[in-house]
This record gives sequence, structure tokens and C-alpha cells, in this order.
Amino acid sequence: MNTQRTGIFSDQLHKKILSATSIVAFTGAGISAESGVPTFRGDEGLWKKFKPEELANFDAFMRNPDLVWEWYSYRKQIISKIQPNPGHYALAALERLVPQCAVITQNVDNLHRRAGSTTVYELHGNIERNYCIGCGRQFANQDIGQFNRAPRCPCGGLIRPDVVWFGEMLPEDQWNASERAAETADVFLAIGTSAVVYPAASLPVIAKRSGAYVVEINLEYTELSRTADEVLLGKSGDILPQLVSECFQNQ
Ligand code: BJW
Repeated sequence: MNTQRTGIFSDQLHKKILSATSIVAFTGAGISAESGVPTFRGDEGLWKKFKPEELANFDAFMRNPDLVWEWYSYRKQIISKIQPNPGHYALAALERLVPQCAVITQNVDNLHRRAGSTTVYELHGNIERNYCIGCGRQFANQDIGQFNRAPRCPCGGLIRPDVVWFGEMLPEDQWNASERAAETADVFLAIGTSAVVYPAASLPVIAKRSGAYVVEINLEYTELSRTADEVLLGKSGDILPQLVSECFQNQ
């Protein structure tokens, strides 16, 4: 594993990116931190103040739907007020420069699409969508308004956010497409994720096993660092725009 500080990227990385037919960006909460979305783990993370077992699983929702709904309302409000940051925009620009480029995200904040990325696989859902646990009817946030209590569908069922809680399966189509993208990537960028939540955290390993050059971008070393070919330590909002402009400055 090569370790390199932000600034000048290795020749190896330049060559890998410029010769790549397929680049995958696998993102976690860290890429949205600079937009003002709190991460989950670490000193400033949501799980310091809130217990995931009380908020991010189906049993918790059935025990206390209003509490869980209130927590998601709070996060929906944060997300409705913020904007994509230079890291999101750099990935959207990369999509226009590389023959195939996909974003696989664990984030539910929709910021990649808002930044202009079009091939986006959402492994853990999207907080802007909701559905009825009774009949499955879908509701956009604007359809249900702002509620402090968990809203109900006309059928009487509880409405929940369309996110993936612990113990739930990932959306099959998103997972299958992500696995295929990881298997065929020439370069796999793992950005702002602690890489501890499975099955998402297996994707960089799948990519590496399939021959991809794996680059981690994070503020600190993670579970993934030993697998990565390079670790770039720093903010993704600094590193990604710099990487894209350095590699493609003549295009
Ligand atoms: C920056 C930065 C900057 C900050 N620039 N970097 C044992 C082995 C394997 C699996 C399991 C196991 N025990 C249990 C499981 C299963 C479980 C799991 O993985 N648990 C582990 C925690 C142990 N997984 C599941 O349950 C999944 N489903 C599943 O396995 O289905 C099969 C099954 C079904 C039934 C029974 C059994 C199995 C589902 C997982 C769903 C995860 N859901 C959440 C919540 C989503 C909804 C919501 O938003 O509320 O997804 S949890 C939370 O963690 C969220 C995230 O997407 C996910 C990952 O977090 P992420 O993105 O990595 O964030 P952080 O905060 O951890 O890290 C941020 C990083 O950014 C840090 O490294 C910072 O340094 C860095 N950073 N600023 C660059 N500016």
C-alpha cells in the first residue's frame, strides 16, 4: 500500500485513471460531511448521540414509530437545506470524462444526483422517498409534508422512509448493478466511508479481487486501508476536484 498526502498524485494513479475504461466511485457519509450532513461514526457522528438500535431498524420503528419518524424528519430538514460540495461535483465531472463511470453510494441524501451524476446506485435507499409498510405505496417528501408523528397512508398503514435499516436486505437491483460495476472497474475509488457496514463494505474487496486499482480517500485510515493500493488522506472535497483536474487538465 502506498500512502500519499494530498497535493501531487502518483504517476501510477495518473496512468491508471487516464487508461481506465471504467471507474467506480463508492461513497459514504464522509463525502457529504463538507455539505453539512453529519456522519454516523466518529466523534462528531450521529451514533455518538443517538443509538442505532433504537432508530435504524424495523423493530424500533414498530415499537416507537413517532420517535423514529422524528429523527428522520430532523435529517430530512438538514438535507433539504444543504447543497452538493466540490467532491460531488468532481464525480459528476468525471462521468463526462471517462467512458464508464458509476457512483455507488451508501448515502441517502441524493446529493450525487443533485450534483449531476446520472449513473448512481443507492445501496441504502433515499431519504427523499417514503413508502407505506401496509400496501407499498410510494410517497415523496412533499406529498406527506412535515410531520412530527409518523404519517399514515390512506390504507391505514404506517409510512416509513425508504432507507435500508440494519437487518434489512439491500435493494436487489441496486446491489446487483453495484456488484457488476465493482467486478468490471479498472479504478475503484472508496471515498469517505468507514467500510464497516456489510454487504456494502465487500465491494472494494470484490473490485480488488477482480483486478481494479483501489484508491481510498478518507480523513483517516480505515478497515479498508490495508486492501487499498493507495490511500489519499484528506478531505474528499479537496482531493477529488484536484485529482480530476490534474488528470484531465488537457481535455
Ligand atoms: C471523510 C470526510 C471528508 C469524514 N472527506 N472522508 C457481521 C458481519 C457482516 C455483517 C454483519 C455482521 N453483523 C451484522 C451484520 C449486518 C449489518 C452490518 O454490516 N453490521 C455491521 C455494522 C457489523 N448489515 C446489515 O444489516 C445490512 N443488511 C444485511 O446485511 O442484509 C442481509 C441480512 C438480512 C437479514 C438478516 C441478516 C442479514 C443493512 C445495512 C444498512 C445500513 N444502514 C445505515 C442507515 C441507513 C439509513 C439512514 O441513513 O438512516 O446506513 S447504517 C449507516 O452506516 C448508514 C451508512 O450508509 C452506513 C455506512 O456508514 P459510512 O457511510 O461508512 O459512514 P461513517 O460515519 O461510518 O464513516 C464516515 C467516514 O468518512 C469516516 O471514515 C470518516 O473518517 C470519513 N470522513 N469526513 C473524506 N471530508
